[in-house]
Amino acid sequence: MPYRILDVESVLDYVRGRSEVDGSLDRARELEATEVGDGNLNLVFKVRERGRPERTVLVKQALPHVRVAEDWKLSPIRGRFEALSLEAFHELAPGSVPRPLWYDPEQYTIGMENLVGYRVIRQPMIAGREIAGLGHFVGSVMARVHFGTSDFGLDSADKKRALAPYTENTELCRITEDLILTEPFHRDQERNSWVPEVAADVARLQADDGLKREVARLKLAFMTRAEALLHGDLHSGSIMADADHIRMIDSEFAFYGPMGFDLGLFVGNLLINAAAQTAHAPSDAARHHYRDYLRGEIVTVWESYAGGMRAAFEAVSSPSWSAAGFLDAFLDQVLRDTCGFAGTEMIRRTIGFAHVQDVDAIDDPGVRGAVQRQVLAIGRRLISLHRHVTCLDDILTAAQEALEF
Ligand code: SR1
Ligand code: MG
Repeated sequence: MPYRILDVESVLDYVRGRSEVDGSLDRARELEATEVGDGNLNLVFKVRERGRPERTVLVKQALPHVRVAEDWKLSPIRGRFEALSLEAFHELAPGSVPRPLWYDPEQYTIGMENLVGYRVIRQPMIAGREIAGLGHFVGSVMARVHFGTSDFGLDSADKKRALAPYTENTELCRITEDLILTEPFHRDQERNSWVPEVAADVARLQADDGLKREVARLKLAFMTRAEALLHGDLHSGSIMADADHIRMIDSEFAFYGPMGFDLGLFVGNLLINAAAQTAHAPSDAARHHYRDYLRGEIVTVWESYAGGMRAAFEAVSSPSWSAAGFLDAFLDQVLRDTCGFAGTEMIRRTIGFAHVQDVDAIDDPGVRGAVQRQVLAIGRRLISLHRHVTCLDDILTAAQEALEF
């Protein structure tokens, strides 16, 4: 059947035609659907049996354009990379993602488990809710996925074969290269936007040639260092949690790149949240408490990641990878990348395309401007520093210089 964009009616017939849903819901019963997509790219339908909301599946369809900008054309083939990476995460870190059910290359849909009772964590975190186990979850899952898809965990030929399909994810890689690693650092880019309160800071940032050189290094690393399968968009809008569990979602930006990119995006978003607590926390004590929590999660994500990599390396037999000091040096490189990419993410979410609610939802323009200036300052510092960090404390100290953190 030719590709057609689904809606809350047509998705019901579509699901009735998919045997993969058996076990999740009964296709013979009355079904209902809601569209719940709140990201920038895709349609997302929850389909359930009427009156039995726990009998449900989730259908995600890639559109031929950016969902939030219809004149920005984009091939729906990106659904394939999300489907492939969903399978990879499911296999390497079971329980870390919704259970995949199907990929349909004609309708560019992915069917998957609907995470009943889960919420995207960005809004709860803006409201100061602690997500128990967040740092450990992200660090340990990414260590498994990165190790298991890298030259450390795979035979040389298998790694090259595993990487090959993702080289086609060109459009979404270019979005990252443009939106995160180019446009915010240069003048006259039409997709950038900022409020007048930070105009002077932006002018200084975009005139900083040293900063631009560091960003160019990070961009080249992103484009050329195919170390492992990345989630590719690991911000707090790509993580869901219920009271007891956490899952990653939305890996359509998946491709092979530098491992520190995923950790950097995650850390950058926690630091944006920490800055925004100036506005959101109900009291000084609550703000201090939540920033302590965030700092702890940054420590834990790194410790869990490094610990996971070290544990996985115990099974490595290659004389190259088990050379004395090699893993330590490699993890140092991942930490440096984490620092640099965290900085670029902080800056792009403030003055590039696709801002975040943590900051944009601050009503008072004076407070919002002050928070944005802090985010920009930390971002610049992390980028400038990234090739020189030797331990996580270097990153935390840089953030602390701008925040009471
Ligand atoms: C046009 S896509 C804009 C942003 O949304 C996604 O979540 C990625 O972060 C991307 O950079
Ligand atoms: Mg997304």
